[in-house]
Amino acid sequence: MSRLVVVSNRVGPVKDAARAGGLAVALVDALRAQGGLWYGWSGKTNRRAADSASIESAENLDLATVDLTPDEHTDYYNGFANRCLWPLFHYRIDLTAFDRRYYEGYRRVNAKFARVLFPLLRADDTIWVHDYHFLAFGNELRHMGAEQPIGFFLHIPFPAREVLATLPHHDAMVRGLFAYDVLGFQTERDCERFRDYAVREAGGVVNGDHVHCFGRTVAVHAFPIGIDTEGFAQIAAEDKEARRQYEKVTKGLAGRCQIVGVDRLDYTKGIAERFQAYERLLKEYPETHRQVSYLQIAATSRGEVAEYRQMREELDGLSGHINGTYGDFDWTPLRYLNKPMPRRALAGLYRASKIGLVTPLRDGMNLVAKEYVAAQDPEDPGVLILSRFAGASYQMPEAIIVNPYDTKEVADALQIARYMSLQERRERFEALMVRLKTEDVARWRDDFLSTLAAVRRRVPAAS
Ligand code: ADQ
Repeated sequence: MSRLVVVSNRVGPVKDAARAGGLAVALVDALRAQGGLWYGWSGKTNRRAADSASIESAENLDLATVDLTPDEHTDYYNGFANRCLWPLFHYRIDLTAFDRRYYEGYRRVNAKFARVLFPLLRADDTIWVHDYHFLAFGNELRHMGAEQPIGFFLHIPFPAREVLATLPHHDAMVRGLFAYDVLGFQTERDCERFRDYAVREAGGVVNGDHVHCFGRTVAVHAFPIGIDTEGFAQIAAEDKEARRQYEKVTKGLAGRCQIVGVDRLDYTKGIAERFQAYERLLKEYPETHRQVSYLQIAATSRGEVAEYRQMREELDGLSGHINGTYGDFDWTPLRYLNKPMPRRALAGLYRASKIGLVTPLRDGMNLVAKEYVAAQDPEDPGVLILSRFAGASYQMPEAIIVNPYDTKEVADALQIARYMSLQERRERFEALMVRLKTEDVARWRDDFLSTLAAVRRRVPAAS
């Protein structure tokens, strides 16, 4: 069996993979089974960051990491990845920084990552590259002469052709993607958008699962990412920490219906619109007063980026306004916490919440939606309200599907969820769980790797 090399922005955790969640566990399992190398950024910046990797070994698995200089970090990571590709691929052209310096930094750092990895590669390796930080990486490796099978998985949405075309270097970027052998997207819609770009913007030809363009051929597939459904359900039902959290929350609620939102603090997650929808619920349905309690947990991320600081101020203002207007001495309608929560406690919190409110404006998949359902008590499950713009909505039609921009629709969905009968909640839960169990994270990994294993051929580098 060939060695697996995983390339992602951050590597690990390996020892504590379970604490980080299903994706880390799935990757560590595959890396261990095949004897693997996990390669990426160390998370450190260093003025004298050299073109070399630090390598650590642990049980049949090597971790190789590279430091970035402060300029590389500014242009590649904060700049092109997080201030350009992230907003643009989530349809936020208004927040996209079209700065050519960032693009050049991105190309340079992708080339540096490739240069450092290349001498560590073995002829029979299989390489699996993850996400928007490394769109140009495969092509850089090919330029160096890498002939191994290289697959790429995009965790975020692939945007519509006309949105992508606003990027000054969109053609070079897409051309670079054709250096990969397999391109994996979260949903069939993402594949359609990729094919549409290739055909209409670049004169490509689609032949079944393959797209021919720029003199190369790439296999394009949807691999919807899942969670460790059985494992998470078991934690929610049996783990001590999860039980403790469940009991603490249930006691505090004193019979109120808890609505829960759990997100990374990011403008794509639609938290401001969700707060507005909740305010609309309180305004239009006064009988909800003292009967509902909304807990929003939003762990701070990318704090150095200005757009994230502004969003934080907006959410602080909105939550203060809602509590100031509707709260009372004995009732806080909205509790808004900016902190991460350990996974086991999170499982208990989901189970104690009668409604899971997951309303991103745009999301590649959204694993919170899946975790919320997996954590429910099968005898008395809660109801998931899910944005139609999350990739997860295609696999989870039994959720209440909403348009997150339509605050009235979301407020009404909250009322529908509050009054849904036990029988209907069970039917929806059971249908959701059947799919979550079959389409779990192990299946996602195995499908991707078997597709890549089937496409063993060399692709010449783009110029
Ligand atoms: P994210 O944008 O990070 O991921 P998501 O899929 O929701 O979004 O995953 C977040 C993970 O972090 C979940 O496992 C969740 O439990 C955890 N998390 C979020 N907030 C937390 C908090 N406050 N405390 C503790 N844990 C928290 C990107 C893409 C998604 C895609 C995933 C996986 O943007 O669309 O689903 O990758 O491919």
